[in-house]
Amino acid sequence: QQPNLLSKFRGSVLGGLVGDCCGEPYEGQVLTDGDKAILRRSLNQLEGPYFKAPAKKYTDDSAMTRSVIRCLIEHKDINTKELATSFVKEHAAEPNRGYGGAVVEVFRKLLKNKFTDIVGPAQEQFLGRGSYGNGAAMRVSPIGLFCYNKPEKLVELVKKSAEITHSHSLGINGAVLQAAAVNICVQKDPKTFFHDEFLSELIPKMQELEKESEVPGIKASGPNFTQQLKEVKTLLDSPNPLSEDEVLNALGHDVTAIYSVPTAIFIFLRAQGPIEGIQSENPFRRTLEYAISLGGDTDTIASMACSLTGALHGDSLIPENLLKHCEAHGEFIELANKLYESSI
Ligand code: F2R
Ligand code: MG
Ligand code: MG
Ligand code: MG
Repeated sequence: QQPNLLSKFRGSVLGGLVGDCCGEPYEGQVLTDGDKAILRRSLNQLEGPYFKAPAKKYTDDSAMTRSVIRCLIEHKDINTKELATSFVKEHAAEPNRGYGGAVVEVFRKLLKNKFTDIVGPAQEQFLGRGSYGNGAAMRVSPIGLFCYNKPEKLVELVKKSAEITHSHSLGINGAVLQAAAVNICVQKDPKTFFHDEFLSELIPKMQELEKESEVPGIKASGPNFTQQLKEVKTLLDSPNPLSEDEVLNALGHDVTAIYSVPTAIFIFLRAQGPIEGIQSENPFRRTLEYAISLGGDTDTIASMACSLTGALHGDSLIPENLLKHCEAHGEFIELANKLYESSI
């Protein structure tokens, strides 16, 4: 039976939370085989019979995602002033959630200008180049859900949500990519899901978007998302077993959008089938364990990848006891339900 739409909304929102909470302890690390064995044991324990333990903490990823969901529920739109205010309030209340190194400067300036200029502070980042971090992408999955019936609204809403903190085209387009990927997952039946079909919908969308953000007369240098998605396809179609180095050399795993959003999409797609070394029949568990085991920006990459698997399969694949170990899971269930009721 196809998961229903509410289950897909919950799967994506809760998948994002679980990825963030379980990935957080490993952020910035390279995992050895020993670390991976510890990770597996720890996930098995969290999935197994419930035991009382301190909650696994969420980070900036979920704090900012919650602001986006609340904004969509309240305004049925991205109200940039309200969203900027919510980001700043969240950060002021809990500054130690692991925010990006530079984004806190945006919050400081927004507070100083009393929210009279919402996009100016982001445009001043990095000597006027803007941030190409993955912070706009890590919080954007709910927009992919919200627009399930109106995909033509997606780019506009994502751009409004991104530009509060990220003005670099890679930071913004990375957010569009993550939201568009979620949006496709919501439409798909997991039983007839093929990575080829998924990528052949996603790649032309990114091609069109990246053409629009090109500066006329200047040939863009450096990587773009269209190229990275083609790398994803090449890796998935490879007839040989894939080594971790091959994956990381091609796609990366750092805090920039270009070297993390395509990685999350690759992990999601690869985890739809068996992965060597990961002994689980459950695609959600495979997504989570594989994302963290690749190291680097583990909270963010696991959050984005699990939010895709959740949007495809619904919440029934998320182990109940694992979810119970994540901070604020009850609040996120409520938010997913309300987002479903308010979506367009
Ligand atoms: N920041 C982290 N993790 C590192 C430390 C956390 C640790 N637990 C601790 O607190 O000790 N994680 C979070 O940040 C990422 C999202 O970042 P966001 O919101 O995009 O922030 P920012 O500051 O704009 O960008 C992040 C870094 O990217 C580099 N960068 C971005 N644009 C650049 C540019 N134009 N030129 C040069 N460098 C650029 C900078 O190093 C930024 O600091 C997520 O991982 C989230 O979990
Ligand atoms: Mg984080
Ligand atoms: Mg950010
Ligand atoms: Mg992170």
